[in-house]
Formats: sequence, structure tokens, C-alpha cells
Amino acid sequence: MRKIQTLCIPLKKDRVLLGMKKRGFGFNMWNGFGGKVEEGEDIEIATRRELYEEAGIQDGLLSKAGMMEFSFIGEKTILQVHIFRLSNFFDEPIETEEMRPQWFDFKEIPFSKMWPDDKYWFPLFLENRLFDGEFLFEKPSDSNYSAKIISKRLDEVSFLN
Ligand code: N91
Repeated sequence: MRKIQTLCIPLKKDRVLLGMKKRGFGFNMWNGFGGKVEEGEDIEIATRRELYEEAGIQDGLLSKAGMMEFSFIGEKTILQVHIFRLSNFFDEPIETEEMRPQWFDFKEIPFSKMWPDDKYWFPLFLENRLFDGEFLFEKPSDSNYSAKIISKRLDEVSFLN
């Protein structure tokens, strides 16, 4: 089974906005903003909805960045995650029940407190490239930034559907 999810990372000049996840999957890690695409929901609409719910940002320009598939040993579900950049926005991020937002300089991305795959694709993201990949992890847990990557594929692509 495939679950479609969104992930949006706002950028301004040479900084990105990440959120410290306060509960649930990805707890205690710096994440982008996103979540589940509801049945029949447009992916970009879902991306904006999740960004608003998690960081209070409603405006800005969305552009595709990547498409990743994440799976876990022993779990049938594959997470298909559509990754977007958000630029040209004026709304101030706010802390919500889910996330505590914080700006990070491109040179100070907190990889040691992020999902372990981030260090592979974030450089492509920051260079405005498009990418597509698949990562298989050892096991899911609520706070697993040390989760082992069992296999990986990451490709730069010229377009994304
Ligand atoms: O949120 C960010 C920046 N990265 C992220 C990486 C992941 N790898 C596996 N999953 C489920 C992730 C979610 C977010």
C-alpha cells in the first residue's frame, strides 16, 4: 500500500525554515512541514493546507523539488512523499501544537537531529535541483534520527510528474 504525503520547506535568501516536531511520527526531529494527502485531494492544495496547519503560512510560491519513497523493514506501507519549496512568502511562521519553527542557515542544517536520508537529498534541494529517490529503513519509531538506512537510490531528474 502507498500513502501519499507532502513535505514543504520554506526558503528565504540563504535560510530554510524547519520545524521541531512536537508529537507523533518524527517526534523531536527537525522536519519540513507536511502530512497526509486526503482521498481525492490535490497534492498542492494538501501541501498548502498542511503548511498552514503546522506553521501558519498561507501565501507564497510553491515549486516541486523531489519525490521520495520511504519504506521500513517489516512494514507493507510505502510513503510516497512529494517535496516542495516555498518561496516569495510574507506570512510570519508561528508555533503550532505540532511544530516549533526555526530558521537555519544553509550552512547550518541540523542533520544530526533530522531523518538520516536528509543529508543526501538536502544539498540537491538547496541547489534548486529536482530529485527522485527511494530509501529503505531498518525500523520505524517515533524518534528515530539514528534509524539505519538499509538501501538507497537518489537521482537528479529533469522533470517531476
Ligand atoms: O522533513 C524532512 C526535512 N525530512 C524527512 C525525511 C524523511 N525520511 C523518512 N521520512 C518518513 C521522512 C520525513 C521527513
